Amino acid sequence: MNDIRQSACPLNCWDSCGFHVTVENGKVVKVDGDPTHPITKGKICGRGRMLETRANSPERLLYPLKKINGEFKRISWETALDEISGHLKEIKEKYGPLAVLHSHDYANNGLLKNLDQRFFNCFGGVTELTGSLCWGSGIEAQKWDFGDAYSHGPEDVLASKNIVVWGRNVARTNMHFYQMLQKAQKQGARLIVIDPLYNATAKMADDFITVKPGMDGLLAAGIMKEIIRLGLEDHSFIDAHTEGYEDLLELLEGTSMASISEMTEVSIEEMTRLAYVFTDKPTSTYMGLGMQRYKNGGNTIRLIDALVAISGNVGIKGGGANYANLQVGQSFSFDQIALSHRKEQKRQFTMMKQAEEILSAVNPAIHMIIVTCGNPLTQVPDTNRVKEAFASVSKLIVIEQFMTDTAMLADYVLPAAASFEEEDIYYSSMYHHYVNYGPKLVESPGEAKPDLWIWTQLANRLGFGDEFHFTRDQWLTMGLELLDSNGKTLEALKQNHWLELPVKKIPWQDHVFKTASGKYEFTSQLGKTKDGNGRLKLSLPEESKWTDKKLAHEFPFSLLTIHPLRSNHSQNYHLYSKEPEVKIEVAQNIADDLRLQEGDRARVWNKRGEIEGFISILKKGHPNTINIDEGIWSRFGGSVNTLTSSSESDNGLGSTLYDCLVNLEKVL
Ligand SMILES: Nc1nc2c(c(=O)[nH]1)N[C@H]1C(S)=C(S)[C@@H](COP(=O)(O)OP(=O)(O)OC[C@H]3O[C@@H](n4cnc5c(=O)[nH]c(N)nc54)[C@H](O)[C@@H]3O)O[C@H]1N2
Ligand SMILES: Nc1nc2c(c(=O)[nH]1)N[C@H]1C(S)=C(S)[C@@H](COP(=O)(O)OP(=O)(O)OC[C@H]3O[C@@H](n4cnc5c(=O)[nH]c(N)nc54)[C@H](O)[C@@H]3O)O[C@H]1N2
Ligand code: SF4
Ligand SMILES: [Mo]
Repeated sequence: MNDIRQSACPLNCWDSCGFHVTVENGKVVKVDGDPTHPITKGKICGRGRMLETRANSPERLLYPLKKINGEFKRISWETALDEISGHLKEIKEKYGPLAVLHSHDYANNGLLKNLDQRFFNCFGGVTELTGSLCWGSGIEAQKWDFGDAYSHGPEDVLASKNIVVWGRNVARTNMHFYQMLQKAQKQGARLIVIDPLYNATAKMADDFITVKPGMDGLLAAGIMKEIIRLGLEDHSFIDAHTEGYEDLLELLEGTSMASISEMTEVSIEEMTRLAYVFTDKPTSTYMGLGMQRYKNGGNTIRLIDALVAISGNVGIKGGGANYANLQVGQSFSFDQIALSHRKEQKRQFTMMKQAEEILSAVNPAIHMIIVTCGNPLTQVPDTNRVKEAFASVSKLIVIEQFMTDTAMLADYVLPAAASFEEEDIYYSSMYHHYVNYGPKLVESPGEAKPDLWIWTQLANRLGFGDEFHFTRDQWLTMGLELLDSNGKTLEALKQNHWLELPVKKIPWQDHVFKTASGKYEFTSQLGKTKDGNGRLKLSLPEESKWTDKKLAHEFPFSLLTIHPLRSNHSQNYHLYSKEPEVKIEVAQNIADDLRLQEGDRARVWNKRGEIEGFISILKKGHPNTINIDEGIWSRFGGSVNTLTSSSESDNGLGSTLYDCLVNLEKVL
């Protein structure tokens, strides 16, 4: 029988789409968009459609596996759970709970995926990861400036006169915002794109500004200098609602337009043009995550925030420094789920430096790693070091749907349920403010089990099973407790399949900020407690000719490793009908200088590692820039992260994945 059911996309993505899923004879046969969803309106991307291929793939992991003499052997769940809980007990007794590391990312946006934290907290508190490879620098930056990271509601962009898309690959990563941009443009808004790559969003822009990677903070400073020179700053906002403006002025006075232009590789005329764009209000700014994956990532976002502030675009309809929308996540009751007070001990490694930290940890050393919802061997920077670290522990447990690079290294692999095989609710704190309901539609193949089942079984064996004896309804109700008072109940969500969360659609409209002063802080009091003075800085990437001449001489090209079109990170490469290859996209000047042709084979390397692939030429890519899409598995020639650096960004919470110099040569 053919049955079309409403559901939702679980992937870590801006859009958090509503789905129509066709189920036939107990199998998912098609994934489509739910036309009733208020934001995603029946349109979904290829990654969403491919969830059907993922669910039904013959490569799915079906049984618990244990590595014996270098080979995986099938074992029963009973044995796997008894042995793993036995190891957990023994390690805790001998070395304490911190000898276990929980390595994870956010592959699945389900609320109940956070129950892993409950498990580890009840266990006594393991070594946890903090910071984020994804958006960490920018989130922290906006906390310093505004007190939190909030975006305008999706419809608000239609009120903008000008829209600046700054380092966000909208056409590829955020398709429903792309449609909003098209609509806004049709209504007369001007679209400006600032990016080192001439991407599909740049193609539709009225104005495209190409910038040297990592130099956006300086570019924002140049635009601010021009605004001030022209006397276009918004004094009514600055005087009444901000702190530290004098410090900003002093910073800007300390540098010249000529040097900003030289370093950003953006002309002064373009900066003047942008000064008029920002002050021709309302102008909205939509920042992406690419440009904060640099050493100076926090300051970059802070300088762009400052530009939005001095031009009077904060808290107004059609304006905003839109980056992420933490209001969405803040609608749920995480602590009810995570029970963080149950932690007896605490130790944190940053996500970026997890490999180094594993290798150097003492008192206690790391003896076991449990990996969930992540694929660190391809996604965490400095793959060679990650491999060394993950191979160094005596027990590596990976809970996975597929035999990824990380799973290959494991001592135990536990097969996880995939989308549509368990009930959950899905949301994303990146773009819109709707939460979606996803019922269980089909059974898992083989013996694959939901993560929650695995935590419950392990908890039973470790003596805190009582903390896991709840039904899905009870868990979800717990997570929705905060919303309940607003009439946003689980029943309503189940019935309607999506619910609007009670967020402010024009954040900061009341000009009451969540900072210590209650004002917008150019000089941040929170920042002061962390870096000593909390001031804005004109800082630079770690790997550039301005910071390390010798390194830049040896490795003259900037390597970006942006998100792939058809895969969410590493999730789909093995499912393509044509075997994927590493594509090295090079700016035209590199192709000219090295006499490269489309399809040539080349090698890209730096001191951390190397990778080979075929050349594709970016006619309008910023000079000396290379891109290799992230996520590709080692069996197809990856990972690009063999080249990237595990440095942390300036505020300590973000990655520097795109702050990466390389060299390239043709391979004959
Ligand atoms: N198709 C697809 N969509 C996805 C994902 C995916 O894997 N595939 N992943 C999802 C996730 S987890 C995330 S975090 C988001 C990310 O969404 P985005 O932020 O849109 O994507 P990124 O690939 O990180 O890079 C965005 C853009 O930053 C630009 N960029 C890089 N360096 C600089 C710089 O120095 N300055 C400027 N101005 N621009 C720069 C790149 O050229 C690129 O156009 O996408 C989500 N959507
Ligand atoms: N070079 C480079 N590296 C990057 C980035 C970049 O732009 N460039 N982007 C960074 C960003 S923004 C992000 S968000 C990270 C993403 O990093 P990851 O989240 O580690 O990347 P994914 O490839 O999505 O891997 C997730 C794994 O989780 C598994 N999985 C999916 N659902 C479930 C589930 O329900 N349970 C369990 N147990 N497992 C599940 C999938 O099969 C997959 O193998 O990568 C970062 N790494
Ligand atoms: S990956 Fe993103 S755009 Fe694609 S279906 Fe899922 S939520 Fe929608
Ligand atoms: Mo991400």
